[in-house]
Amino acid sequence: NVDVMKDVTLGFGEALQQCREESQLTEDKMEEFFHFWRDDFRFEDRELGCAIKCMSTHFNLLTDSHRMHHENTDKFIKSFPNGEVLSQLMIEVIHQCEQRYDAEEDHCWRILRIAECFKTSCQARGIAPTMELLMTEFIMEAE
Ligand code: M21
Repeated sequence: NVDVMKDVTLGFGEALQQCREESQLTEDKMEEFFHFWRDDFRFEDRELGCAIKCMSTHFNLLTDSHRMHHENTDKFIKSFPNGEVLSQLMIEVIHQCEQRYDAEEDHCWRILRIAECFKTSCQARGIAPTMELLMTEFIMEAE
C-alpha cells in the first residue's frame, strides 16, 4: 500500500514543473512534490494549494466546482501498479477531508487544507510512504 502511494505521489508530482508559474510556487517553498510527506513539511503557503489545484487540473481530476472528480481520480489511481488496492480508500479519505473544509470558498486555501488533512489521515492509516522510499525512487528515476 505504501508502495502504491509512492507511485501515485511520484506520478502526480510530474505536473509540478508545469504548474510552478501559474501557481507562483517557488522552489524555496517546495523543491520537489514528494517533500509533501516529510515530517517537517508545513502547509502554510496558499501557493502550494494553487499548485495542487493546477496539478489536479492537469490530470483532469477536478470538477467545474473544483472538487474531486471521483471517476477520473479512480482511473488515475488505477493507472499505477496495484492502484486498485488503494483507490477506494484514497477517494474516501479525500472526500471526507473535502467535506470538513467545504465552507472555505477560496479554492487554493481549501485545497491546501484538504491536502494537509489527506496527509494526516494517510499517516494515521499507515498508508503514507516513507521519505526514504520516495527519495530512493526519485533519484533512481532521475538517473
Ligand atoms: C498521492 C499523492 C499526492 C497527493 C497530494 C495531495 C492530495 C491532496 C488532495 C487534494 C484534492 C483536492 C480536491 C479538491 O476538493
